[in-house]
Amino acid sequence: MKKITKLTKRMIALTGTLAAIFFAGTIAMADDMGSMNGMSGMGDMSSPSKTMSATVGHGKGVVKAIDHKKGTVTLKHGPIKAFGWSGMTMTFTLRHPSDMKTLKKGEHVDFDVVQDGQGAAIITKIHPVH
Ligand SMILES: [Cu+2]
Repeated sequence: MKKITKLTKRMIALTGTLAAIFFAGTIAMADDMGSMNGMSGMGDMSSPSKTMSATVGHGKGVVKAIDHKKGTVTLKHGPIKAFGWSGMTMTFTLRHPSDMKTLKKGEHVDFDVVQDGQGAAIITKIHPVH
């Protein structure tokens, strides 16, 4: 599940696009996207909803590790209220792998995170705080 396949990347990109469309309120979610809507992972998102969850969590943390090959960053983060998550150390996928360039181990960061519905937490924005 940790392995990011080409398909997963495409689905993540598509999820972002659909979320944007959802916010714009221009069209309804396509029925054939139903299989991507189930939320899983750390949150208590019990009932899979027909609409895409576009909830964005905001967190603060410290960079523990950076994996340039996988495009992931491991953070010791504080609570993320939007998802009901308490503080922990975990690994996130970066939506924009170029964000890794600005990160250093031990650095304090602010970040925005979304869930992809397949158990992965995707950081959409991250920047150092001083
Ligand atoms: Cu966590």
